[in-house]
Amino acid sequence: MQLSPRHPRYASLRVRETLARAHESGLVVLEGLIAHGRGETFDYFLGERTTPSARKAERVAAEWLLAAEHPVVSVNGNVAAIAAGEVAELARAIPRLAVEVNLFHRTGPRARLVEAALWRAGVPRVLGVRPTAIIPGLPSDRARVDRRGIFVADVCLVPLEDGDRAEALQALGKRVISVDLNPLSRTSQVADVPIVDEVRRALREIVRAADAIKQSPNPPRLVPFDRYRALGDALATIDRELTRAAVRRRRPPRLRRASPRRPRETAGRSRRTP
Ligand code: PTJ
Repeated sequence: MQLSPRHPRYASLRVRETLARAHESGLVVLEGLIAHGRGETFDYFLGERTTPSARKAERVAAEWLLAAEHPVVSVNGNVAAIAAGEVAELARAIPRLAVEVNLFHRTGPRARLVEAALWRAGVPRVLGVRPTAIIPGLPSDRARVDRRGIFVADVCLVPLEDGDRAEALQALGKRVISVDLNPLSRTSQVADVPIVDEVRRALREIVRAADAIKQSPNPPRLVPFDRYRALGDALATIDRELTRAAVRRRRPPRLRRASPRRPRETAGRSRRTP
């Protein structure tokens, strides 16, 4: 399809096109397209921008990843399709970060497609293509991990994750940072640091924050984070955005003054357009 850069939704259409192509190649599953649609809806509700509260969570995420002994980012089909470049930048900014393929709908060829997308983007070492360990108590293929990556990680960054695995990781004593546009998803609800933001914006902001923290004289720490407040902020933003949109719609349209004014034929008729 030919997309015009002048289209008002050009950026969003390009991402959809990228995902559709990635689905054709086998990188993204059909369920990934559904997940993207859900994410887009929440992004609309959040105003399609990083909120101040999400930025705060992203700064804390940067600090946690820098402070961790074994930080890891988990990469699935959707993330590889739309944010491989951002993952590569993150691996540059967080020197100890392991990058691991982890798929809900796992097949060998899909794991290799994710690996290839990350290599192309500049990630030098990709774990998880041939899993070597199992996370106990998790029925899905997400349990299959790398002994050198998620298995030993102390801080896990899990964009577009499912709630079951976030909980299973926490049960092993790991700290979980999620990226999910839906503040009501189970993943957002259980994560230690729920980042309610679009994955590419979130990763870019974490990179910016990590670069700034590395310049500062204070060493990074596992600073406390109020996740309930972060989730409440996201819901309040959605509430505000929807209320504002509803008020805009209720306001009567501005009437252009016709000159000369003619007397109205029907007295008391509403000015509102049908
Ligand atoms: O590649 P696989 O096999 O590992 O499968 C990946 C998907 C995404 C299909 C799988 O993880 C899945 O089914 O995820 P869910 O349970 O649908 O959750 C995805 C969450 O990500 C939803 O809550 C969406 O709102 C959110 N989301 C979708 N796109 C984005 C997003 N959040 C941030 N940025 C996005 N671009």
